[in-house]
Amino acid sequence: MRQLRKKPKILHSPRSAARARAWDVKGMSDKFLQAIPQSGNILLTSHDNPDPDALSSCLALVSLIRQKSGLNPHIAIGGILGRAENRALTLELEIDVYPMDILEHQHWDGVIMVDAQPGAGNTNLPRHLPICAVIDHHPRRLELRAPFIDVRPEYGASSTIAVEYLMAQGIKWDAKLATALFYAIRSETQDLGGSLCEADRRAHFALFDAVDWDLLHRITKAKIPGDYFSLFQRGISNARLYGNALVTDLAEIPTPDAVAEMADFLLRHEHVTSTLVLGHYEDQIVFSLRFTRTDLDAGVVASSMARKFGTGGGHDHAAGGRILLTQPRAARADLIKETIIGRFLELVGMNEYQPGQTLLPSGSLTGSQ
Ligand SMILES: [Mn+2]
Repeated sequence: MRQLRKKPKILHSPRSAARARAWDVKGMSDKFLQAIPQSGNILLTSHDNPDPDALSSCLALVSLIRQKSGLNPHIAIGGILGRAENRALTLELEIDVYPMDILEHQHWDGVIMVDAQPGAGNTNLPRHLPICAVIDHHPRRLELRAPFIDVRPEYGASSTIAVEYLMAQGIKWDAKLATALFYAIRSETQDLGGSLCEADRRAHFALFDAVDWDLLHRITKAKIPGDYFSLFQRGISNARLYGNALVTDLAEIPTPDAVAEMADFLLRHEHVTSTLVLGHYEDQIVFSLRFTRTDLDAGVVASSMARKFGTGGGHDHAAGGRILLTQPRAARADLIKETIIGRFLELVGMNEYQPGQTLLPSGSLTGSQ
């Protein structure tokens, strides 16, 4: 049995205080349009390994800028598109997403960051980019500076802010854009059941009549590759239960967002209120946290877990982090992983724990029980 020295700190959610705030949507969207250069090359970008909220909010703002300013902005995002649903979304909507490294030597007159903030751990922006606007729903970073900032942490999705801008500026969405935004809000708020506010519900219903349901079905029920199932098998067979906390290590993963998908899936366990899923992607350890408990903020926990090694952060219910395994750290990857897991268990209150129970009875995966 391992005894941790310190008592776990209680990390309260910064959102626990009600923060109902009425936003002047028309005023904000006017200021946003004014903050964008009126000519030249405009780039929209988001966090690495984009999710539907990142992609759809970029897409909505492209449409807004095109129609209001006559410019034709590009979207460039780092990392890769992992989840089958996200690939289906970009293919079905024919979204041109450029990889960041191709565009970093291009001249940009204005860069808009959506669903992320410059300097956050889930981004890797070249330094010289001229950021003109930041639109996001993650907690505002203290050091955030930009000519235009619209950060609303109480919102469930950045796509909701984008929908409000479109409505305030009288821009009509077509079926594809409506479907993308609808899917983004649903997936980001766990079908309107996770963290969200009234604005998310309003945006969701504003889009409803324009949704292409066949298209939505093709995205949400996208075919998945065969190795996805072995990943699930590994996630389940490596899973350990520590009270209400569940931890699993996926080892090598084909795409970094595999940890998020597994963390979502395992959180469905009837006795589990927090999940931690780790994996190795190229030269990084990545991890994902999911909470149904509301007394702790997953973003704060993720950032404490990654301290000194890498970066972590996110929302109150969902967060993640990554640690670059540069030399000499690469040789200590297992030790670092163990430390991260130890910190997690301490922070979620498992300050004294057994090695952890397996999720499945031994032998059940081979049918030999
Ligand atoms: Mn988001």
